[in-house]
Amino acid sequence: MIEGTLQQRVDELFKSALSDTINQAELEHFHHLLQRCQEQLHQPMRVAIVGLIKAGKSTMMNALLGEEVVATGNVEATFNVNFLRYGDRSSLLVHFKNGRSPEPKSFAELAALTLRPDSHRNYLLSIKYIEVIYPNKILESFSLIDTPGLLSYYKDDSENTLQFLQLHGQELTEITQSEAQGADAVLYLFSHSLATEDKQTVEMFQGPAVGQATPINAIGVLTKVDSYWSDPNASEPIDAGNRICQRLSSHPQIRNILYTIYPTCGLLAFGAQTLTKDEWQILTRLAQSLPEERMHKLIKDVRRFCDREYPDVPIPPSQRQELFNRLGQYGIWLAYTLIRSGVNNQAQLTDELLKRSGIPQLRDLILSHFGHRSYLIKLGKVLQEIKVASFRYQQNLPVRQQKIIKNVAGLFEELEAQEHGFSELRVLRNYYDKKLDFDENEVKQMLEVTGEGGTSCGERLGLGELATIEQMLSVVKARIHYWQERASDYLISDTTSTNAAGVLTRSYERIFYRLQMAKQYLYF
Ligand SMILES: Nc1nc2c(ncn2[C@@H]2O[C@H](COP(=O)(O)OP(=O)(O)OP(=O)(O)O)[C@@H](O)[C@H]2O)c(=O)[nH]1
Ligand SMILES: [Mg+2]
Repeated sequence: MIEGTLQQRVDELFKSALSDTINQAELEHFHHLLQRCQEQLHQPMRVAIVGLIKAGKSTMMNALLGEEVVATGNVEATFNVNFLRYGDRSSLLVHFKNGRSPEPKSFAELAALTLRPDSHRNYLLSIKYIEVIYPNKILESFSLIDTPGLLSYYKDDSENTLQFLQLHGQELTEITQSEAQGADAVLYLFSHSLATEDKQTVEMFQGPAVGQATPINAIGVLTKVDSYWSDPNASEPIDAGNRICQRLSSHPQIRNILYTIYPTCGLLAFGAQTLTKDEWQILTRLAQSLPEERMHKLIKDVRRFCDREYPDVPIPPSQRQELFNRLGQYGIWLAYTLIRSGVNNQAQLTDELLKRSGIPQLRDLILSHFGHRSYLIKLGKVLQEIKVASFRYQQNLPVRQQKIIKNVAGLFEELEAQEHGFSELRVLRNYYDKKLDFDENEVKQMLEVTGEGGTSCGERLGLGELATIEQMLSVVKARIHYWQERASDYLISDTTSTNAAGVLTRSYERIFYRLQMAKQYLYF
């Protein structure tokens, strides 16, 4: 495996760098940094969820996990960074800003530590981040970081919240920015009402908040798309969301920093996955007792649906209000129509609602775009960190130690220059910057061979995992031939595209070499 051999080379490099820097007081910090970097490479990728206050970040986090782990709210805001990582048993570890040793807490205390009550504010302010260890399958693939909202004032903010933001908003924004920069990949969440001008959203993406986002490591997520629903005859809200996303993606300022923008209904996905039996029964009773026209009239007006008693509606207002909080207007309407059109059990309803929320597609996108390249993305981040640190630590050191750091940094730089995966990432970057003149089929092959659909030879060739060696050899030979010609197409194509074609030829040659080795191993 390409990744496997790269990992082995990287591990070897760390081993020698760590032994060169061990037991030397002057190099202690650099040694620890190397240790931390090496550990990081063996951890799942860290994906941060970032966005303005109340963009729906915590709800999205729970929707991705399929259960309620972090607290959400209309008034209270996420106060501290929550770093969720996989563990067999749920627990918390509170990390402090002043270097005080981390404090274990029970999982039940998370909400109190996350939200923004007045009572223990000083304690909350002393927290750097909360490590949440939790047994959820998705955390085996990547760790998720829920961040406080970037500074903005929300129309429903209480006086208390506004005061808080004046005092601490800037600090929270800075924490979130540094968290986004520390993560391997970032989801940028934002909402955009149908009345919002695109210009406003585009401007938001120009601020320092987006830091070092590139289409390789950042995806935009349009949230609360269910709020576009109004009329049963209009198109599905996710289609309206898609149109907005496409429009926004066509702005060069956005194209340069985000891989894509994806529409989602986080609340609906979360509600669907955590639907209770009581809620299923309430929805069924509504579907059985109210004709469509009546139900639509009722749900169209939130106050009417949540507050008033009606003789023909068998569910009391308090329960309707709770249902509204859990699924939103569109979610309730969708569940109602699904049940009326034949969905007759709770599991099926969950499935159907989830499908229309955009969340399973977002999960897949995260896995294919970030997941299959996760080692390379993490390595890129780590190499950058080592480069910056080696420059900083070299200052004011005796010549001998300076030399050791220079030597270690040099070896890591050499690795970066030689590693073919980084050349592939540069090709992708050029593609996202619209610098390549590849046609549709060439783009498809480029995405495949660089690992968008998986990193096995078959997947890189677009043949899936089950292809035989002979099938793969035949395809790879044709591809090498094609891309070699493409790389020497100087008359028609520009240098960036021909160079990219050269990199892709090399990608196919490497697959060819691996297949030859596999064949020899099988037959001799
Ligand atoms: N209609 C609708 N409401 C949503 C959706 N996602 C979140 N909300 C609501 O928006 C409010 C804020 O949601 P949170 O998930 O707490 O937002 P957040 O970005 O984490 O907020 P902060 O941590 O305060 O910055 C809550 O009342 C949610 O119920 C959605 O997809 N649709
Ligand atoms: Mg939050």
